[in-house]
Amino acid sequence: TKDPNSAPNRHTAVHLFEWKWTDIANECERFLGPYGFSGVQVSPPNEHALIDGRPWWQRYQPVSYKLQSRSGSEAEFIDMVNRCNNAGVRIYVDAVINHMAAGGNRGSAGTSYNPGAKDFPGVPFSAWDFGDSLCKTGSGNIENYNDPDQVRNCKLVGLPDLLVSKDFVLDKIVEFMNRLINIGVAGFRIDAAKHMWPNDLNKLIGKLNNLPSQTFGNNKRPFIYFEVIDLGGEPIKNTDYTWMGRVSEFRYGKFLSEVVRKKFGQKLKYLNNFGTGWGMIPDGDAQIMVDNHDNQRGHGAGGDILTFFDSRLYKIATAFMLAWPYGYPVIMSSYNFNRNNDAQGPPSDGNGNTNNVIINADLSCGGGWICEHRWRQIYNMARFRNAAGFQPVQNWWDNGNNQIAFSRGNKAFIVINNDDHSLDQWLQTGLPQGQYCDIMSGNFEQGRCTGKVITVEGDGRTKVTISNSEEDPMIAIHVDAKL
Ligand code: ARE
Ligand code: CA
Repeated sequence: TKDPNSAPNRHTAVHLFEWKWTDIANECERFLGPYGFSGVQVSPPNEHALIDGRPWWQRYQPVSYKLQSRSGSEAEFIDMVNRCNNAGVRIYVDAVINHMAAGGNRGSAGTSYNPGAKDFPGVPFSAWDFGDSLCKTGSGNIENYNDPDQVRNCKLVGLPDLLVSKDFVLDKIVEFMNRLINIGVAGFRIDAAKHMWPNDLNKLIGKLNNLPSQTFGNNKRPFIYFEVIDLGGEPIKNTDYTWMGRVSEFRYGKFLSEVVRKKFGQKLKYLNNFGTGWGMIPDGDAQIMVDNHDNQRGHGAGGDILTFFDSRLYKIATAFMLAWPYGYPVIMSSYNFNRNNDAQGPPSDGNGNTNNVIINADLSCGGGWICEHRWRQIYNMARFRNAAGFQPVQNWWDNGNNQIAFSRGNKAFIVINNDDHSLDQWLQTGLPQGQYCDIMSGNFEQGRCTGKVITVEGDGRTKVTISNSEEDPMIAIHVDAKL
């Protein structure tokens, strides 16, 4: 389904990239649940290759479907899913099902395998389960993205390509995904979906179980979002997949980053029809993000994508994304890395054991964990999105350039100044008269505001002043943070 299966009034998920299950379970209880987040995309939970240097991308090289990975054991995974569901937070699994490992010979669950001979006894898959004979390129790799046959049937960067059309292969994948569903997982990111035939994926989805009714209610289907990078210019389109689930709309983060960076003459005022007005897929078909684990380090779509390295602009882009009613947002939660080493794995003890996430008194993270989702300007916008609910955009205002404002019905209102001069303006907020806490500059805690207080007059207007030199040149208010 395209429905994220969220608990009521939760609209923002977070990708806890490379986090351990024990940490995610704690995070659901101590932060994500209370702060109104809807779900967590977790790193691939199944057995993966162990590659020298322990790069993050070893987890995209499956060895078997045993639930033992760098993030933890099967027991820890089950405990995490239960505790997160109890906290009202859903778990979405990154499902790597297009291929198996190209490197290594012993997996994270201790299974021996031989990638050259395509022997993966932990499943078991053997040479017969891979599609080499279907691939017509000289190298056996995908050489040309303009040829859909090779994109589907050849090896993606040398990774042995599974014959998903074969019953035995499909059934092993279905068995794996149904085990996760029975544990209580609410959905899947389908990794490398561009490299699998839509009809095979449709068959697979048809064989998935309903979600456990005691947690989700009767007849609920798993949420599916496909990773299909479509920036235009290739014959394979994201719309080849939207009939079966959502698709990650990679143009969203690319275009939004370009606008906030003011590249190619872009301006914030052009965002007034962001979404289908910009040629993107329909709202309900899209899963969106500013950046993801690939393009934040130059893999995948790449480009001018904003990341935590450009924190000021990143917060502006994220604030717009969470204020704007389009798509299902997944916030990237990163660990720090050396930009000259795009393979660098998560903070670890040097023996491949991932460190615990450190939580500081001010809610931020330490120990190399960036935790964008714990930045005040970001977690408060997740609450803004919940307060805005399904209200439409109203009261759009712009200065013809990079100063914009809009409300979400009569529930929430945001102003952004990305110009090189200050904003000084009476604006219509759409909100009821009263005093509101600006959730960019502070928090609304126990009925008090630690940031700026914004007064909305009886006619719904307020006087807004935002200097362009502010760290966060934005004001955001909503009815759940009214004084
Ligand atoms: C690693 C090494 C390779 C080596 C390979 C096999 O880096 O040098 O050949 O292992 O030994 C991730 C990493 C890869 C890594 C892989 C396996 O990014 O570097 O390879 O794990 O360990 C295409 C796909 C898209 C894919 C991106 C990265 O269409 O599906 O490439 N994204 C997903 C994940 C990745 C993951 C994989 C898939 C594989 O999000 O994290 O790879 O499971 C245009 C096209 C895009 C294309 C893009 C880049 O934009 O339109 O379709 O994306 O170029 O080629
Ligand atoms: Ca394939």
